Amino acid sequence: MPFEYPQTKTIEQVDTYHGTAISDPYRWLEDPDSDDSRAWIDAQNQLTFKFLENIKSRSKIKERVTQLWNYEKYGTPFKRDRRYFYFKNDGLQNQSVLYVLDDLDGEPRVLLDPNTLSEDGTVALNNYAVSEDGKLLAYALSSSGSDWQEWHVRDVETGKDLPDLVKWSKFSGASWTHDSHGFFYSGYDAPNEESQYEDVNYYQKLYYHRIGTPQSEDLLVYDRPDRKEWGFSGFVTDCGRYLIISVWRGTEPKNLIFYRDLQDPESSIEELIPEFEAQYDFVGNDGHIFWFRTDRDASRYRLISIDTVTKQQREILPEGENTLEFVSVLNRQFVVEYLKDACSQIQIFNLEGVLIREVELPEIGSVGGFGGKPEDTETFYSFTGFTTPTTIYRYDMTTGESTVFRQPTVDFNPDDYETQQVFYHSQDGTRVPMFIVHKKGIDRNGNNPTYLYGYGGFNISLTPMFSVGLLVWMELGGVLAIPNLRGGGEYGETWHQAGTKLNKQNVFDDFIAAAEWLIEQRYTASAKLAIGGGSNGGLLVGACMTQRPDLFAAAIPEVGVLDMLRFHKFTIGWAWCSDFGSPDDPEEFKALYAYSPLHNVKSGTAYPATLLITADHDDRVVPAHSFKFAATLQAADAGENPILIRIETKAGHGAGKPTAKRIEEVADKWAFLTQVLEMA
Ligand code: X98
Repeated sequence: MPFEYPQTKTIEQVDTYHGTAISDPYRWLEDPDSDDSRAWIDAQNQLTFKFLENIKSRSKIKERVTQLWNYEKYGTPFKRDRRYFYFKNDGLQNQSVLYVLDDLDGEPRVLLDPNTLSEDGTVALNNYAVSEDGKLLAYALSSSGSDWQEWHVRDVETGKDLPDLVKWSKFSGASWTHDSHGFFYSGYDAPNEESQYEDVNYYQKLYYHRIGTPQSEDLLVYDRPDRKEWGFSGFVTDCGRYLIISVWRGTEPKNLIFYRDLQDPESSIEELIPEFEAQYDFVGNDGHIFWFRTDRDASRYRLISIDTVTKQQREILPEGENTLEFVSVLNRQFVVEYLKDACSQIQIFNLEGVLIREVELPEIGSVGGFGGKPEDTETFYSFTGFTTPTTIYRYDMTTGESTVFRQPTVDFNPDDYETQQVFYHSQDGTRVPMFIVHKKGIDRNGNNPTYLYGYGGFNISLTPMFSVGLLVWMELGGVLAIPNLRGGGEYGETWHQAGTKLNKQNVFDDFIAAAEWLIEQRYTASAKLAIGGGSNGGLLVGACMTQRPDLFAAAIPEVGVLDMLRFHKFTIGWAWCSDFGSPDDPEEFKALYAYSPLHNVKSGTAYPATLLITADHDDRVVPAHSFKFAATLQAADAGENPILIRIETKAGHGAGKPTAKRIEEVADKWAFLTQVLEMA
C-alpha cells in the first residue's frame, strides 16, 4: 500500500540563479513558526510516530538500549591550582554532572548539576572554564539544543552563583585572565528574538567580562565592522601574559593570529599572522617563543615555533607520514597525537623535537585528553574503540606509566565482536579506508543488514568510538561500516580539499563505492543496505540516495544540509562555503545544483525507505532543509517505501541532547531499519 502523506501545499516561487530558473514550491516551510508550518510539522510527526510505535521490535530495542546505556561514564579530570574537576554521568542521567575534588584524597562535591536546571534535561552545559586559582567557574548554558550560550559564574568553594550573566554568546569558549577578575568570550549583537534560530550570524565580537559588572559594561576587545565574516576566539596563554586572538572566516581551515601583551596596559594588538594563508593552532609558548601546529607547506601538519620578537620561524616537528592531529605541552615536553589511517598514535617529544617515547595504546582506537599545564607531570587521557567503552587513564609524564583511572562496566562481551579496517578503491581509483565491525562469525552470505555511516567533510575525521546505539545495531545482527571519505581530515588538508567545492562529488563517489564494495564482498545486498549520517553526513545521505536510489534499501539523513542553493542564508550556514562553495559563484552554483539533494529528486522514482530526522531548535542546520526535502520526496516518490520525517521538539543539532531523547531516537532508528530491512 502506498503511503498517505499529509497534504503539502505548493506555492509559486521561482528564482533565477545565473540564468537558470529554479522553483522552490515549499519555501513557506522555511518559516517554522507560521500556522501552516506548525500544522504540517504536527501532521508529519503524527504519521511518523504512529508508524514507529507500531513496529513490534521497538519496545525490546528501547529496553536493550536503555539497559546498555546505564553505566557510569567519566570524563577526563583536569586540575586548577590544587583542585581536580571531572564530569560523571551515573548512567541514565540526562546531563553529566560536574564534580570537584578539593584535593585528591577528598570527597567529590557536585559543582554543577545541569539536571536540576530543567525537568526534561533540555538545559545543557555547553562550555565552561575554571579560573587559574580554581575558585571561579564560568559556564555557558544552552536551551533546547540551540547554539546560543548564556554565561554564568559560580563560586567553586560555596557552589553559589554570582550575579554575572552574559547573553547572546555563540561559538565561544571562555578564557580567564590569571588575576581571576574576568574572562574573554565572543558574542553577537542581540538578535530579533522571534527569528533568533534562523537569522544569519555575522559580525562576531570579542569581549572581556569583568566579574561583578553588568554585561553592558563588558569591554569590547576586538571587532571588525568592515569584515562581517570574521570571528574571534580569545585565549590567555598558560603563563598568563598574552592574549592570543585567533581570527576565523567561517569553517575555512585558515586563520589569522593576533596577540596582545596583557602585562602592558599600553600594549596594542599585534598581527603575528596577518594573512589567511594556512591554519595556525596555538599550542603554547615559552616566553616570547610561540608554538603552532600548522599546515603551512605541510598538508598533514607540522609543529613550528615563531619568535614574536624576531619573527623567525623554526620547524620543530616536520610533516610526517601520519597526520599531526593535536599537540599539548606537559612536563615541558610535547605530547603529540598522530592519526595513522584514522587511528590515534601518541608520541612524546622534547622541546627540540627529539622523540622521547611512545604511549602504548591497548588496541585500534581514539585518544582524547592529555590536558594540563606545561609544568604538570600528571595528566589524564581517554581511550575508546568500537567495542571499547571510553576508559580513562592517568599518565605519569616522568615515568611514562599509564594506569587505569576509571574503567566502565558495560553489559556486553567485547570478545563477541570483531573490528577490522579494510581499504577499497573509489570510482577514480583513490584508496579509501573503512572500518567494519560486527558480531564474530557472521556469514558473508550477501544478506546481512548493514548500516553504512559517513560524514566526509570539514576536515573532520571519523575515528573509532564506542556507542551503545551502534552496539545494539550489531546485537541485532547488523554490520556497521564506516568509511573515511574524502573531505575528512584523516590524511590532512589535501584529503580534505579533495572533497570540497568542485570536488564534493568525490565524497559521494567514495560512499557509493563503499556500498558497492560491501555488496561485492558479500557482506550485504542492496535490499539489506541502509545509509546514515548527520549534518554534513545528512547531505551525504541525501545526495547518495538521490543519485543511486537503486543501491540502498533505507536512508536515515539526520539534521542534514539538503538545500544547497539556500544553505548560506540561515544562521552560520554562510560559514560552510569553504567546503561547499557558494551558490553566488556561477561555477560553484553548477556543482551545487548538480548534487543538491532537494533539487535532484525525480518524479516517478522509487526511493529507499527514508527516515529524515531533524529538530525544531536546530539553529546549526535549520530544519527547513529536512522539511523541504521530505515534502519533495513524498510528492515525487513512485515506490511503496515509507518516506517519513521525525521532528524532535525542544532539541537542536545534537550537542547537549538529553539522554532520554537520545535513547528514543536510537530506538526509533533501529526499529525503522528492522522493519524496512525485514530483519526477522
Ligand atoms: C560548524 O559550523 C561549527 C560552528 N562553529 C563553532 C565554533 N566556531 C566556529 C567558527 C567558525 C565557523 C563555525 C564555528 O562551533 C566554536 C568555537 C569555539 C567554541 C565552540 C564553538 N561546523 C560545521 C557544521 O556544523 C562542521 C563542523 C563544525 N556544519 C553543519 C557544516 C555543514 C553542516
